[in-house]
Amino acid sequence: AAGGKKPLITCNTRTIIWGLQSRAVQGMLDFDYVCSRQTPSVAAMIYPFVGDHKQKFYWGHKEILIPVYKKMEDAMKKHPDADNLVSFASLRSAYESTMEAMTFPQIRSIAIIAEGIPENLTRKLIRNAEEKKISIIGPATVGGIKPGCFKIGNTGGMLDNILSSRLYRPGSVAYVSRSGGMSNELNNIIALNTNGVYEGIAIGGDRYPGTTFMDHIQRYHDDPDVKLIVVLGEVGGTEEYTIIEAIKDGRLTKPIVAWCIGTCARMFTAEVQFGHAGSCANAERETALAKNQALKEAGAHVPQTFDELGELIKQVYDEMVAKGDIIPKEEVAPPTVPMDFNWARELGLIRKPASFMTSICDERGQELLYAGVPITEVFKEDLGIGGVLGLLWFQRRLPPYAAKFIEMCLMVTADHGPAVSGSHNTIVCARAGKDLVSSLASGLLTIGDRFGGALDGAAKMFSEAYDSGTIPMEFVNNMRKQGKLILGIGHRIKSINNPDMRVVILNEYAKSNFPSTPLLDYAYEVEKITTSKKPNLILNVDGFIGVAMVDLLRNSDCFTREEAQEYVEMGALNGLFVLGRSIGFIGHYLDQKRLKQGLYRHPWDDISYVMPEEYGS
Ligand code: Q5B
Repeated sequence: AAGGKKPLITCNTRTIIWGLQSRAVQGMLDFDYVCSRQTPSVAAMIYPFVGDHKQKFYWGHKEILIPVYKKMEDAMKKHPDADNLVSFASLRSAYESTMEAMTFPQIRSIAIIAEGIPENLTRKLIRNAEEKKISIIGPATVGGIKPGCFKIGNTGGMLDNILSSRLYRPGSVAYVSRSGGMSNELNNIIALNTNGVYEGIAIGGDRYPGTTFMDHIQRYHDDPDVKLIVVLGEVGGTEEYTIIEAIKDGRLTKPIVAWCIGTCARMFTAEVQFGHAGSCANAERETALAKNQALKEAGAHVPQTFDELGELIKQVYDEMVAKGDIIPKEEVAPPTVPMDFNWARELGLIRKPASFMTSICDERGQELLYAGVPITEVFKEDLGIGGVLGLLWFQRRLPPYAAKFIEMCLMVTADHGPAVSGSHNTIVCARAGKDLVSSLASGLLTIGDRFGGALDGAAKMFSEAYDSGTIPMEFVNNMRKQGKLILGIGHRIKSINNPDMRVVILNEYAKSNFPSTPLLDYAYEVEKITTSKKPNLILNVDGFIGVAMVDLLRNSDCFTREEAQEYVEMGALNGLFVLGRSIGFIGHYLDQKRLKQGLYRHPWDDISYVMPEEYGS
């Protein structure tokens, strides 16, 4: 296995990635770039859950596209130069997808990252791989790395780690370990104490690894560029004894520094299952202590403790340099890979003015926040629609009476029949076959000074008059002199004799719950004057809500006077009608669809056709 004596991975190895692992792929491409590879090591990706498409990645400063295929067959056919597969398939799909990959003769090696594949399936995979002379790295591994050439998936960590461990160019030390995490530790130890890593493979922590320690050590032994071999074994299994035998019978002659982790197991009274599935000693010879002792007796360099591993590697390496067995090469600086923007920001290296600002809602954390209040609290405290509106529109918790008043406004404005401008538009639009959003928007677009959008205007007019000490009669006269309609006054069908119960309900509530209602009282004085002229010139629903909301904003102790004014200037109050009436417009849209109403055409007899005189008959 392990590709026989041929190198498992080379500087020309191209891979196909199973799974949409964009971060891992970008990491591999950054590694390629820093190694000065001419072609990206990732040829394609396979993802059976979406159709064929391309994904964008960085190649140094440039952007490149990597194809993603739905079918493995297509990926293999289009990329015959890819001889490796890195499988990020889950433990459920890894078996099938690996079996499928092994049907393609171009594949020579497969890295399986998934943990937890059932052992019987792993054994079938291994048997199949052996028959087809395919090397499997894993399962349950981060993979491996060949500095200057190729890195499997996330091996070696992020770019700063690759650079600090000088993995962008080969050294003379090759290692094999079980653990992916510990292989990163080895990258660091070897970089600190020698001229660096030549190749490193983590065979994975399962009881049945696809390739064994010895498979890789044999390759390293056969490769003249590998001068020193490091083995990081662990408690459990008997893998290390094959190395011991090979040292003893002279098959392995290169210096080997070895350590088996898990020596602390002796401190426990019973056998301990460590993190990996295979890391449990079932017999005395499977303990880390016994293996370390046997390795030492066979002639491997074995430190006293793991802490001394680096020193021992350095000692052996220095001796080899002194003897001329290793000739360190001059260091050449790697090309600079631009740092990923998000990573640079996470490290606090850069700052950028945001294009967007928001102060009402934050969805980034574990829990959605409305103006800083977690959504669970919104429900725990039963804040209701009024409370949520208070948070999202006014950035604060409103007192319960205010939240209730807002909810009442939404309820009374929810609809006023099919005849009003907005509903009419919604209905005509729905009957023209348009969708919900278009029909709703069509209705909403009618809201303005005349229909449903007089709340802020009324709030402004009445409060300016009141604040300037203008008496109601003077206010009405001034408006008439200026030829202006008083916003919030007048209704097409409601009048002093046919009162608008919506206004009556809201007024009763405001009078009994608001701290004070000076502007409302003023508006009713104005109404007395206008209705004395014409009975329909009542304080209408827009006017009432506009004026009452000013009283609420000004007297609830929740807003400063300036804030209260600002919300009126911004047009916040019209929002109440817009929001409330959206309920009704949606209702009308659904109603028309339900009633299967056809295209509306206005009857001719309801249109007065008045042509310009010179064209008349
Ligand atoms: N006059 C609402 O007009 C209406 C006067 C006025 C002084 C006034 C009109 C108006 C201001 C805007 C306003 C919101 C167009 C209304 C709403 C939601 C709704 C709708 C629904 C729903 C009604 C007759 C005489 C004239 C006018 C004088 C009229 N309004 N004087 N200030 N505000 N109001 N909009 O009945 O001497 O004869 O020439 O624009 O607040 O939209 O249900 O329908 O829930 O859907 O057609 O409730 O008042 O009266 O225009 O024929 O005028 O009254 O100057 O005097 P009308 P007009 P003169 S609530």
